Amino acid sequence: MRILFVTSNKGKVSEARKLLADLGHTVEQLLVGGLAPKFNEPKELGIEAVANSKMVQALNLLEQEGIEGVAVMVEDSGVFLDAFDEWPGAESAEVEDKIGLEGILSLLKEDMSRGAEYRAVAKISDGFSTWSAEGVCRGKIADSVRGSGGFGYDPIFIPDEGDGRTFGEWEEGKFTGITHRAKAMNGLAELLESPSR
Ligand code: ITT
Repeated sequence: MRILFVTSNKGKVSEARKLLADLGHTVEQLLVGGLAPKFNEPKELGIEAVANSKMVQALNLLEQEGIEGVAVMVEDSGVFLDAFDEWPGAESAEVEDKIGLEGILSLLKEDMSRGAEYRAVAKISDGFSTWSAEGVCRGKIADSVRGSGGFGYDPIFIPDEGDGRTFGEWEEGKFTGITHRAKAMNGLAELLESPSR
């Protein structure tokens, strides 16, 4: 299946591409006039609502642009720190821009939980039906920024299913099926293949 991925984040595109290529799908970033379209994201409502909103806007855009015969995929994700209530969640990118990874580390005092999880909601539509899947990757926040691989919070996120390194230290890339995005996209791929779809 040819999938247009609606995102401005190249890290997400390369992860989705590697993951879905193995399942026989091609993934391209949706670009209009060479640019990733900017959509309104109701971040205060959480990642599921943001993903729904991106899908509605993306389908409208494809119709306007006369793009047909492709599947469209959206994804919204974020990191959720156990020490705070559902935060930064859908606001992860903005919080990182504002205070940086060092700023996040300085918020976590010694007696606070370092548990955290990445969550992703991914949706795919063929223009008639939409399928949705979620993925969670549990881990903990490191004591310091380590490694420069990946993107976003990866240099401070140590996945529970890993070997103690932050995702930023995974030089070989973090595409082993343990990420929230991989789990959500594998979920989508299963739904697409299910005979009842
Ligand atoms: P699009 O909305 O255009 O897809 P974005 O980067 O703004 O791109 P989100 O709104 O979904 O994406 O924000 C996700 C943020 O959550 C991302 O920018 C990171 O700060 C964090 N995040 C999500 N998944 C991550 C991952 O796999 N590794 C590191 N940080 C991640």
